[in-house]
Formats: sequence, structure tokens, C-alpha cells
Amino acid sequence: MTLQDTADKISSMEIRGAGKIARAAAEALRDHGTTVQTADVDAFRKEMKRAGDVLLATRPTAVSLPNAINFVLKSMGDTSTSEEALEALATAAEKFIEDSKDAVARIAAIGARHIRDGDTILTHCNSQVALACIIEAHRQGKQIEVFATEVRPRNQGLLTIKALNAAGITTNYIVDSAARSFMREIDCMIIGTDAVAVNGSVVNKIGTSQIALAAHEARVPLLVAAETYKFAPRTMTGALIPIEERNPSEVLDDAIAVTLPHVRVRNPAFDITPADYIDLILTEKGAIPPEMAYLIIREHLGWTIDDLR
Ligand code: RUB
Repeated sequence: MTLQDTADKISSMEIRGAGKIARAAAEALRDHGTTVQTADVDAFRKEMKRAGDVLLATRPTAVSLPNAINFVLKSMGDTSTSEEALEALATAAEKFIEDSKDAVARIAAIGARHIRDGDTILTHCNSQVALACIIEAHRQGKQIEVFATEVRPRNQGLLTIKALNAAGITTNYIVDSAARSFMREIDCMIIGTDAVAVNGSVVNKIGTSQIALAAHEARVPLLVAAETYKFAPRTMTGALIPIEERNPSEVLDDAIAVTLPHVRVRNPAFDITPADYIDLILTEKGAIPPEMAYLIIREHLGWTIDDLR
């Protein structure tokens, strides 16, 4: 697959979900490196930086994307030939991909510990790592049941119920607006995330914050599964996570929209859930309260304020 193919698949959401986007970007940089024909290391670096920018332009919200790209491109720092740079790039890309898969497995084990026998779990959207926690708890023999939302407008809930069904987990499929109505039946809510800010708030699929609010009201704990590369270093200096607004046609058919000239369709793909509504963030380094997000950014991602000046 060419760099542009990967970029197109991320934009169109054929490749979607923050973890998969990040791994696809690392893979695309690794493969693109092998196609760059130059013996000049600076020209090589420049072309790889351009390739990183092409991938970055695909979707703005999942911070796993810039984190993966930075990790891979940074590896070329001390190299003095294009061969060395290519090798460093390939090694870093492989490491990112392997560490990412390993992180999902570790979080699954940690998340499963927070799920009790008999729990009914609510999830929203289609998060590989949140599902991994649920499926691991089931694998351990815990009798669990899941409520999964439909996830308008792109129906990622369909992917979720297929995965849960394949795992043999009893699942209730509900429309997004039914989440509060069923909250009394829920013991805990588990979601993934596209970005964790330094203040512990998390960005996830549109609708998450409404459901989290309903969970908070009902004192249902909210667990957010987040590999450390989903933490956003730039939020340390007050930068906001950009919220992607997608094409109106995902919400309202163009043929209908054209008959309604006074109607404007808004289609934000994500929203922000405040740290106050979050009980724990499950990372591969352990489960932390949202207030400890800064420690992950500093100690595990290695960013300090000075790096951002
Ligand atoms: C996906 C989404 C997922 C997170 C986490 O949105 O909001 O909850 O990306 O997913 P979209 P994962 O479908 O618009 O990409 O745990 O798989 O990284």
C-alpha cells in the first residue's frame, strides 16, 4: 500500500480507531522509506517529514497519529547516511507497532481486573482496547453482559456488536439516545479514547460526554482504556485537541439536504469528557486516576514543557 493509499484510507475511515490509525501510519512511513531514492540523508529526512505531513493531514483529533509519526521520524535524528536513516526508521516503526499491540494486551489484563463477575458494562463506539478488556474478562470466565450503542452517524456500534457476538458475549444493542434510560442496569462504563489531555479529560467519539454525564449522575464508574501514546503532550502548554467536523452527508442525505436551504448540518466526530466524570484511565503502565495524566506525558512519553517551547 502506498503512503497516499494509507492516507486515503484513514481519511475515509476505512482505517479507523486511534490505535489502528497510529499503527497504519507507522507502517506507511516504514514502507515509504524504502521507496525514497536518494543517497543524501538530509533529502531523505525532508521527504520523510513530507510523508509524515501527508499522514498528519488525514484526521486531526486522534493524538496517537502525531505521536506515532513523531516517534518514527525522531529515530532518524542522529543518523549520517540515508541507509542508516532508513534502518533507524524501520526499527522505530516496528517497535511502535509491536509496543502498541503489547500495550493493548496489557491494558486488557488490567481492565479485566476492574470488571467483576456479574457486571453489566456499557461501551460507546468501537474501541479495540476497550473491547479487549471486556473480552479478556469474559475469557477469564466472568459472567458479563454488555450494552453497546449504535453510534450515529457512522454506526461503529455495528463493529462492536459483531466483535462481542463473535466472542460469545451477551450484548444489548441500543440507540445512542437510550443510554440514560438503561443506566440503572449498568455497573460500569468502559470506552477507548483518541486523546487524553494533561488535565485528565478525554476526547472520544461524539456522544461520549453525554453518556458519561448520565453515568456520573447514576454513580456508574467510567473507565477509559488508553495506551500511553494517546496522551497529548501539547496540552501541557494549553493547546486544545482539535475536534474533527466531518462531512454533513454522513448525517443527512444530500438529496434531502438540498431541499432544505435553511438547514445546516453539524457533524462533529468527537467530544470532550471532563476528568470529573472519569474514575480511572487504564494504561499499559497501570491504572491511574485522570489527575495523573501529566505523569504519563512526562515519565512515559518523555515530554517536558521545555520540549514544547
Ligand atoms: C473511534 C473512537 C474510538 C477511539 C479508541 O472514532 O472514538 O473510541 O479511537 O479506539 P472513529 P481504539 O471511528 O471516528 O475513528 O481503542 O481502537 O484505539
